[in-house]
Amino acid sequence: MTENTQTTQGDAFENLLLEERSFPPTEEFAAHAVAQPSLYEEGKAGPEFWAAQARDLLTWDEDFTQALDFSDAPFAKWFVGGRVNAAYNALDRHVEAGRGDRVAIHFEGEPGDTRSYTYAELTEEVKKASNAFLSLGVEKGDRVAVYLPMIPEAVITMLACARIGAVHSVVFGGFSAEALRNRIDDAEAKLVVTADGTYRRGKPSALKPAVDGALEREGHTVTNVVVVKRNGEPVEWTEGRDVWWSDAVGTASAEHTAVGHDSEHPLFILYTSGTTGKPKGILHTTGGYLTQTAFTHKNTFDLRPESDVFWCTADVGWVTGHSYVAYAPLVNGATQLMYEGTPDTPHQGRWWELVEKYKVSILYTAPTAIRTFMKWGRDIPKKYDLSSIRVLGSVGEPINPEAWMWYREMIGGGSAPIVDTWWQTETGAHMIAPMPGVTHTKPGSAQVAVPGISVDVVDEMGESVTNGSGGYLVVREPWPSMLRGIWGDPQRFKDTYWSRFDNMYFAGDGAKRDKDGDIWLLGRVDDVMNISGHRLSTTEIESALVSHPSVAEAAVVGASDETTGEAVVAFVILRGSAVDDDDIVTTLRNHVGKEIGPIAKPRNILVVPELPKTRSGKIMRRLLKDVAEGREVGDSSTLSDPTIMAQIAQSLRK
Ligand code: 6R9
Repeated sequence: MTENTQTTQGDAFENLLLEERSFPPTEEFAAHAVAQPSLYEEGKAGPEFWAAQARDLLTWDEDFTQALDFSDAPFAKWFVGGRVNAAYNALDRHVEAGRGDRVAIHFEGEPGDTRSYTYAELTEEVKKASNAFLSLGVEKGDRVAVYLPMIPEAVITMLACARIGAVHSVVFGGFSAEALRNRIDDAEAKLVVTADGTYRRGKPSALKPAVDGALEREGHTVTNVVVVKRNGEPVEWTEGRDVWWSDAVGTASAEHTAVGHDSEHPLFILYTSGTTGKPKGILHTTGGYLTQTAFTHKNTFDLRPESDVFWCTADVGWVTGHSYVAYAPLVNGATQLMYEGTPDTPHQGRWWELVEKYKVSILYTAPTAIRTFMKWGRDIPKKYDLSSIRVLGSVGEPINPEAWMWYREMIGGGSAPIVDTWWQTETGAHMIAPMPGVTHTKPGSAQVAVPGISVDVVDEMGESVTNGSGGYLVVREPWPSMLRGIWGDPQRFKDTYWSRFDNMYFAGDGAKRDKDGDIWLLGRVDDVMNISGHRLSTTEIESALVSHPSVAEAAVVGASDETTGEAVVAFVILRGSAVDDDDIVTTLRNHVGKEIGPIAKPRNILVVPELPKTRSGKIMRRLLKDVAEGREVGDSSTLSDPTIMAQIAQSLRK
């Protein structure tokens, strides 16, 4: 970044930060907060701070002798010599401590069927699943592919693997047979756990055929497929290979004693849908991962396990569903809600009905969901009693100030603190997040590093930027829940994350520090545009567009332009009441001009019915860029709805 572009990015950033609102914690919240300001000071001790947290939050079978060994950097070992069992920490120890009757999981299926598991019951199920997997020949270190919907068996399977030291590789249920096969092959999985299907928008939706398809071609490593009966639809059956869950797990013994595994024993592999090429199998291990997920779950969400009902809406197929559904809430002994279906089935108030019914007190979701609810209108959440909510979380992408305010007003009763949590599959747990009761929250900013974590914003040369400037987000010191590598590809691990800057982890995100030193995420660095030598963030312009009353959602891309290098092209979804005509385009261009400056006015604003999103809800700007540059649209196979690009093309022809 040259000095010149750095300054212009600074200007653009300041414009985004015309956002001056800041919300101090209420006195009452601060007086009773779980997280104390002193944690920031204590966190400066680095590995020693984490060692204290590891001993406080987990029960170790054998204490560790060294907090961190980074002698083989960038490969880290945390809590060296310690032995710990993840499932014991998530389950048995709560039962032993007399908390066996506390509900661990309230499950609500899409059709409205419900099941609740107490800690004692969940422990028993996991012990049975452990015995079942062992009797199918799964041994410590073997990989198990998990291809399940959002049902309790997904969590039971993950914990059973962890208990016996098998390494789970959860593949999101929306991935194709081919994607599943690639992941099975890469990890050389021995067992697959799946279901006949699930329910989606009120209809049964099949899963087992994708597993059959994945295993059709010879040459794989899978010996058995365990099948949960969920929707009762007919399935094809391969004798000798396929086993019903009810036969394997239902009949297994409920006696199983967990033993501690090495702190660095692999816990799971999770593939990230990389922007190019083969997906990366991100590897996480046991002791460090559990420590940081439990620590952040407790302090970022102000968790009170005895009274809170925690609801993380992420699917277990993504890292958020690993860290903040399967592991941390259970390690912390919390009660959580798990919901199988979509937010609009059978009606658009389903989530709020669930919050009211289960008295959810901590809700953790993604900006894309919040913007969808904004589009559906205020009248829907208003119909429900959401007074149980006391903390709101956001994850997955930058949250526009408009969406942040809506979330706080409409869902948080105008007072619940919002914690915007920045982290990645690779980081395993929150890295940047405010602590409720401590941090003054700002709409749109993830703000400050978690205690004990040293994130920084650096320039092209790896030097820390000053307040008010932007650059690249990095992590300067190893952290407990960091990825330990890419499965089977140590070189790619070094190249992807550790080669851009010396001795720093490069996250791939652009970020900026405001005048107070708070961090604002600006999207992936490949989403930062360069317009006439001015650096502009896609996020910034999207926020400006969404702040206009006619706009429900917006996605911005930089399209190559002869004169300006790149030009801003915006795709917008209008709110129901807005009229799609030439005036609206002029109005919105002027609005952006007013919000950010003439430089940011989109060259084109295209009104579209939908935006292309991945199954995890991230907008696929790459495809929009193809449209904006008049190219044939590239591979859209990872879209949640593959017909969207055709719908967009259709609407642009009108
Ligand atoms: C947890 C998760 C990681 C990427 C990350 C960044 C974006 C996540 C964010 C955020 C701004 C936040 N991201 N949280 N951007 N503010 N609070 O989403 O993991 O699927 O691996 O995605 O998501 O760009 O680099 P993952």
